[in-house]
Amino acid sequence: MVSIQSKWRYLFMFLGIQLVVMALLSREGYQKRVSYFIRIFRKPDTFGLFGRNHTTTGITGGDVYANLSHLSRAHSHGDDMPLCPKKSPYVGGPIHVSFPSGLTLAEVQRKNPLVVRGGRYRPPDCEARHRTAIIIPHRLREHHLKFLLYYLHPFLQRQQLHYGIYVIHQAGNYTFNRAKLMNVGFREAMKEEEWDCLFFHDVDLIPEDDRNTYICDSNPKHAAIAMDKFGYKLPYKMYFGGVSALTPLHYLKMNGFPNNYWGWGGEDDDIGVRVSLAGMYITRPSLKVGRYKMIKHKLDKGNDINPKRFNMLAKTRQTWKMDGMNTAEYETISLQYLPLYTNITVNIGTEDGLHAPPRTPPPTKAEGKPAPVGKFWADTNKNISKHLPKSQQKSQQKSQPKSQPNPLAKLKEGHSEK
Ligand code: UD2
Ligand code: MN
Repeated sequence: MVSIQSKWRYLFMFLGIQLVVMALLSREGYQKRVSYFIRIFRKPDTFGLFGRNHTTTGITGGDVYANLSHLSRAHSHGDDMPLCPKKSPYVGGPIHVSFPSGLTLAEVQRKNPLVVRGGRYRPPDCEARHRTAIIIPHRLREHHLKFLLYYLHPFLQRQQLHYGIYVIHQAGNYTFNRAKLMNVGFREAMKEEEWDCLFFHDVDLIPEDDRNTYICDSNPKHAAIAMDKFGYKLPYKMYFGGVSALTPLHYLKMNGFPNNYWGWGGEDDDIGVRVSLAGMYITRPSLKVGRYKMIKHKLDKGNDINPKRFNMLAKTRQTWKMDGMNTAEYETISLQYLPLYTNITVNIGTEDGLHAPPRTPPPTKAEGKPAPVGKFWADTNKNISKHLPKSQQKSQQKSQPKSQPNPLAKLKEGHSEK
């Protein structure tokens, strides 16, 4: 028989253990607690194709590298390769995202053996259906870039894309200009390959679901619809910040992005307005799929809030055709094909222009003339023109009146120069 004393001892022990367990679980938050209990009663093999065995804010997420290793054993490119399937067999849904300390670029490289110089990749076992360039505006965020590369490379490989990653690095200490860097990225990327979609991507946003396909829609796509920083909801209807995707023609139709938003804020809304001014609309993935985690950070030095942003935004309707891709002036300082990405360091100047006011007498009329827009476009055009419908490709040969405000007209001028 158990004595009354030992009964009490067992009861206290039981209550004590319960208290400890409850204290531990409450630290993880309610949703995690629920999924913790669900997992206890689930068999391990019910976590899906990729061994999804982590949780992020209540959603079970898998290892972004799971099941990719056998790709390295696949036979290499040949002429007889089949087209990749419409739906990639590697896509599995939620991805677990965390930021472990001690991650190095060497480790990211080791985990991505099929990524080649400049951060390019093509599926080894099939011909990709889509060619996507990722454009990342950057200055002094190497720590974030490392995590983005760690997640983005396998994420894009899961989707069987032919892709390339471009980091556009603003040189110098002058105020940061995110949108102008995107214009640089567009032009430089299109010079190199015939990309059919460009993803404009903040360095600190990590996608949390591989069903968020990095391909373009028939209209400009806002991919970062649900971010942890906004409680996984869209903050407002016209929001276009974080990650967006445009085809070269979408980009040209809206004259690219503005060049004159220096500092934090406003440029994303300007871009959103341009979409509708150019007669297009914003598409989005579902809230379930377009999920992102933002690496926490403070406002950077050299990226103070732009006090002029609201005044500028009020004038987008008047300015969008005069300021954008057709007027983006910059100097490329270096172009490096690094193992995991292409790094392009650029001087994008200051609010006063690309060069400081000359100390010597001003140049003569002929010297001071800006480069003709046609010349500016010429090297980019060979890849963009292929995207135009056949009828327009032909009409590119014909000369266009100089006053034509449509950005496609600039394209045509450039082409006719060659
Ligand atoms: C929001 C938007 C962002 C942009 C910005 C306003 C989100 C998730 N993103 O970002 O798309 O509209 O507001 O300008 O809501 N960067 C550097 N170095 C710097 C400063 C900025 O690399 O010194 C780059 C980097 O890619 C960064 C991006 O610019 O992710 C946006 O800047 P942010 O992260 O400081 O601004 P944030 O998070 O408020
Ligand atoms: Mn950010």
